[in-house]
Amino acid sequence: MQSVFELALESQGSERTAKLLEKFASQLRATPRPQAGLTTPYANTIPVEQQPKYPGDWKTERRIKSLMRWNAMAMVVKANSTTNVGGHISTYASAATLYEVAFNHFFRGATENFPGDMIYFQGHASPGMYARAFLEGRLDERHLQNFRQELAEGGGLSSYPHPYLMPDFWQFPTVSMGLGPIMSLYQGRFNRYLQSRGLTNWNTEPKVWAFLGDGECDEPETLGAITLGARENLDNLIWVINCNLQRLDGPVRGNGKIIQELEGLFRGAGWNVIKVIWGSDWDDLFARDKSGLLLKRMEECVDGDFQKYCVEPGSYTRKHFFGKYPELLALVNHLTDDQIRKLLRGGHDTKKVYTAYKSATEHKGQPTVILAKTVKGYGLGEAGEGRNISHQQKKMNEKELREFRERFEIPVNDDVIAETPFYRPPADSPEIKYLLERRKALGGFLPARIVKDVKLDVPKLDYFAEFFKESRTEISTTTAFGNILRVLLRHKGVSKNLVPIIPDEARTFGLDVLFREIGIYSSKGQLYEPVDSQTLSFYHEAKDGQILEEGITESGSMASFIAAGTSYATHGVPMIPFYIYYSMFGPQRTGDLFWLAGDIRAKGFLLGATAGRTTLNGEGLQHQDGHSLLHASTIPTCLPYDPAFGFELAVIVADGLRRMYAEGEDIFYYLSLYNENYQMPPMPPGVEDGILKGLYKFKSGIENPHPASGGHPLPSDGRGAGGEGKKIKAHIFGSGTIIQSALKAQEILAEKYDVSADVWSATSYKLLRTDAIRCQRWNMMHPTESARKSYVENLLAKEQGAFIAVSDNIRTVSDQIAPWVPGGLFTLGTDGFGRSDTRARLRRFFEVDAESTVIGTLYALAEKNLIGREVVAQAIKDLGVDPEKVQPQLV
Ligand SMILES: Cc1ncc(C[n+]2csc(CCOP(=O)(O)OP(=O)(O)O)c2C)c(N)n1
Ligand SMILES: [Mg+2]
Repeated sequence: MQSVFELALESQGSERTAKLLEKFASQLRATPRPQAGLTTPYANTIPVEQQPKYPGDWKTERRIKSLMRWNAMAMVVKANSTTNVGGHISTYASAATLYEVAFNHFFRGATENFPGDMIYFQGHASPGMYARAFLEGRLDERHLQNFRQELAEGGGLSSYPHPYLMPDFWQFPTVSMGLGPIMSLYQGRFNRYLQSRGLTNWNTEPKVWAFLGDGECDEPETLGAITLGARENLDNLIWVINCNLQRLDGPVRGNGKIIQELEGLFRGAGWNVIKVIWGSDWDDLFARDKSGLLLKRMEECVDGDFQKYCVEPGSYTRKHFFGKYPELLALVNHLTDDQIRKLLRGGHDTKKVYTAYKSATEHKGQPTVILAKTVKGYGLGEAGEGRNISHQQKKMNEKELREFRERFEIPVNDDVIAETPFYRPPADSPEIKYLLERRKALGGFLPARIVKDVKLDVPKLDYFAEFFKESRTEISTTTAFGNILRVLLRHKGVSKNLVPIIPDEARTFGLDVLFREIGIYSSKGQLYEPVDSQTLSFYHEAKDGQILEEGITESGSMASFIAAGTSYATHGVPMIPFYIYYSMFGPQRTGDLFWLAGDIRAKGFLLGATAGRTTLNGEGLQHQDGHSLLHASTIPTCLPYDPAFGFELAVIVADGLRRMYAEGEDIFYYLSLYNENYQMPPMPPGVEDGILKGLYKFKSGIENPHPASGGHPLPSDGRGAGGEGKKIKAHIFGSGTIIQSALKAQEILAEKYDVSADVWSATSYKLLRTDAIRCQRWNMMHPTESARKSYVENLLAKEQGAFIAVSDNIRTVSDQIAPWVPGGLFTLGTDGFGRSDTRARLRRFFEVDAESTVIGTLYALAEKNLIGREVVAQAIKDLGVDPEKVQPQLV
């Protein structure tokens, strides 16, 4: 009997039927009913009739792939037979075809006018990439032998893609799952941005490929930003999701179908979805199944069933899968159980994968996701194919090794097989010749990180001279930064390389004036007249806009920061990202991306604005940040600074530009910016070095203006440096806005307590500490040589009295240098959760206001017996501080 569709087609023709269907669809959409899915049948998206001829010599490719499989497996098994360093076999085993088809036919290496396709390799598949590089002759046996043993003699291979550790090889770190996907999205968009701004000279656009796991799709970073791809028409982006239906512990969706779930999501987000579910062996079965029962049966099964079919013998699948319907049993009558067991999944079928890739690379207007169904641990047999333990499989016994060898025809003899020797055919073998010829035709080896030596003509320090003068009005360091940025935008050497990145906070930071000045990048330009077009800082979008206004996504903004900050390597075009955001939503929110920025050798400036637990008044517990500097301090390549004044900012930015973009250092900067206005003082002479190193004396102690009214009782035993005629000395280290508490305390201390306190600006405790540790370690290793002294030790060596630190951060930030401060460091800080209130009340609450700083200083002096304790008690009274007040930090 003919279906309604067939009847319509016959009587109306295809065009009218299509129109009719559209009409039905829109009527259906308007009818209240349960949500219909966005999925298509559980079958290959591209029908067999549209499959192109395979251009390669697939037999040779299969041989090559088998060698990769063997060597990748051998690398992990070998490493674990001698050491317990871990490694993964089954991820690559399931993805080998997905990679090999791309390596032989799609991935293009860098050439003169082409930066190379940008490929995010799935982290756990790294043994496969090493195995390929071994066959290509880029790595030797020693490297493979030392997989995961980087500290072994002669070096080794890093566990996963880490550009920090293998800077000539890996481009993109991917192993913290979810980060590869989101970075690839923003990389695709950043490539368009560079092109739009006329900063590329490629003759053809690079593709960005991301390979990811189906389990990885549960990470919010993986799927959370996919609409960007469709919105920006990123047809330069291809994701390949290896749907082996398993993650580490077990099935990804045992009771459902991960492929269908993902298809719905991606289609809903506007992506082109290509499903590669079944291999060529099934084509004949589908062609002969006129009843549609085969598809129906597939749709009935859940992923847990499919997993079971690949661990059980063919007889099981015959009985439980095909056996449900007599018609299906008949359909596979001609197949042996073994043939049924070997019916390939699409992701293991070279031709199906090629078909999908070709279609994806040619697709216009949308990004493509390929959902490729595979078997986890494919080829490992009982050792781990499709098992729940597959992911952790690292060892294989001799029997399993022999089976593997036989299955993939590896020429390794019985007498050595237990040692899992690596195998590379001779250079003139057909396999090696083919492999090299293919890579040559495609532009060279991959992965490869090639850094061209491109330096920028960065502004010298005197370019920033205007910031070394006193400010005309009271301004915040955030405003000072905005001014520095605008001055930089006028500098010929760097202006076009600047990339301001903002997650919807430009107005908060007073940077909205940049909208008009340099425009917000939009691939579509501006299709509407902005409501504020009459104003000075109207919302100006443009195709060549310079600002990346990301909207409310700190992860996306970090991904942009990373794409821009690595442009010197990926594009040979150094770009200077200035990512400014709400400090609290920086490393705390997206810390893993900050860490990754170090690994990937990103450069640029991160600006944690509205910083400070008490400076950001009103906002309360979730907004007031007093610990980002500590987070930032944990990243080895990050230089965290907590500047107090505009001139400090200018000195740091100027030096950062020099170090990163003229000297080529792979570092990045983290600067706290505050929103409290005060007069920016002129730069004292000769402080540049101290600013950069982390500490300098900003204002020497004030002499008591009224000597007669000063004075205080000395400790009863008369010890201490505060003898007659001598001033009591103290040193207050202040950072950021809270240096104002130190400066005010300095006055009170001189006026009321006869203490001459020097105020120092502590711009970076981390850098002071790193330097001190470096010296200390050297001394430990060279105990008989004359000891080295750190910067902070030298700086403070001759200073007398007590040392106090006060900042808008938790005490641990300043405590970092305590061991190297003569006589120790007493710290005040903002430990505890924030509160909504005024600055004054918050500072009293957290004990970082001027009065608390005075008390802290007197207490530190009393602890050293430089003054009597009753002076402190009196000050507490005089200054109106309640000694029984609540302590902010309770646990
Ligand atoms: C953020 C993060 N969480 C957890 C892990 C640990 N981990 C590594 S691989 C893996 C399972 C991966 O499953 P899937 O994404 O499906 O990849 P497959 O190996 O199956 O291809 C897990 C949990 C990680 N690397 N990163
Ligand atoms: Mg998986």
